[in-house]
Amino acid sequence: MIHSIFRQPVAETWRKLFFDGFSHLVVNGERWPLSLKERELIGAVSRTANAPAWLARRRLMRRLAATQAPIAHMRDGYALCDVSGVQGMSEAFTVAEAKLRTYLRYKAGEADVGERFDRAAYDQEMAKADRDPVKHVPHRHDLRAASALVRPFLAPEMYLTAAEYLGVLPVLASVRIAWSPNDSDGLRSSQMFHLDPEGARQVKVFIAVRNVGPENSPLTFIPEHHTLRLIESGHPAFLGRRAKDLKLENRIPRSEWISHEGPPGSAVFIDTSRCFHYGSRPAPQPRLLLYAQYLDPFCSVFAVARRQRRKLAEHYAFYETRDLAERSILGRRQT
Ligand SMILES: O=C(O)CCC(=O)C(=O)O
Ligand SMILES: [Fe+2]
Repeated sequence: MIHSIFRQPVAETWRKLFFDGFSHLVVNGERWPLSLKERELIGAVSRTANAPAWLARRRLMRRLAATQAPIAHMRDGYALCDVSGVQGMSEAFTVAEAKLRTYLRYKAGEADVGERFDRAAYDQEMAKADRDPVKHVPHRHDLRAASALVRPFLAPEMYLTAAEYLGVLPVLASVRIAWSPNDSDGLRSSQMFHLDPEGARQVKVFIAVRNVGPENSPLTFIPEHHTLRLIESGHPAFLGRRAKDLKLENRIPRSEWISHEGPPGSAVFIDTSRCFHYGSRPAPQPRLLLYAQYLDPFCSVFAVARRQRRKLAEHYAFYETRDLAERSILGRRQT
């Protein structure tokens, strides 16, 4: 399908590939999904076209990795580990709990939610995921809280785990307090097995702030080699936007499915572009996680796009960086 890209005006193609991400293209008003292979090809083109910046960024990663170790090694698209000892993690947990309290009071219409903020901005932050199974708990009105949430994801052992897997120092694309009420009817969007659209590879990290067990509808996933085998089979059940449990179960027994469960601090680093996953289904108990997304700036929605990198830098402008690595990861530098 890659040939259809070239039938579009060049500017439009460029925008689609490098600014909006490339999980799909819109050709003559129709949505064309890009296969993982096509996304890999685009990543390779992007890295080649940006070789000097890409190599400089790799060199920086190697320099950082020479003195510090990742907290885990991703194999088969994921790593389960305990991150409770990471510097700043317990402060981030405290912030997550405090902001969740505010959020729940606000949603319940309480007059005094315990803090003051600009309601319009709060509503806007909340609205981003209001209809999704995983809610964004607003925190950006409180810069101290927002900084405390970013900090543990800038700990070398955290970003190096993603860097080792991606082969380049990533950018921190998002950090969230992820609240799943698990009270929906039926299954929609991320409650069904799916692959995320950003690039051919990415790393998301999910961290339990409170205990996660089967009653909290944990993130559940299929390791990479199984997922790739399903896709490569070419069966239409696995090429659409969502896949049914039953279709997967027929090919991959449930004993091979992995759930992210455990006490506070239990984490999973996972490539959600290459491992089928779902979570936050209707369940007896809600779920509270910290979540962050690391992206390869040369093989993702960010690609070569200076505009996107600047947007990222602006998004985290409140954060006081301490070194070159942090500035690179927050998009303040190309390399
Ligand atoms: O609710 C979940 O655990 C799934 C979330 C998800 O699909 C994602 O963050 O990409
Ligand atoms: Fe997802």
